[in-house]
Amino acid sequence: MSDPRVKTRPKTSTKPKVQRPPLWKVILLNDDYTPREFVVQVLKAVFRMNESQAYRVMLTAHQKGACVIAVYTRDVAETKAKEATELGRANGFPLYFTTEKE
Ligand code: NFA
Repeated sequence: MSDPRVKTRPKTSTKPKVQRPPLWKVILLNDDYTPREFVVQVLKAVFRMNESQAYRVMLTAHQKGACVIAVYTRDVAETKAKEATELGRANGFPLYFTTEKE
């Protein structure tokens, strides 16, 4: 097994390990006060959705209580959720976006 005449050499190549960053979901929560059209405008502005995508997401949250909007790296997800929530607050609405690790 460990024959002193057998020379071993250190491993010279390493496997490149490419790590994918974990993704975070941005979730839109329903409320009873924010106008549907305002929700659609925010989704279009912050999440770069077109009218029909934004309308579908708004309606899903309205009917089911919440809807996953998109996934991003943690920083981007948190920044967008904060920005979108702040747009609601600035206009007097309780609109709320949260994030969750995928
Ligand atoms: N439920 C709100 C309304 O009926 C619309 C809404 C949808 C609010 C999705 C927040 C999220 N005006």
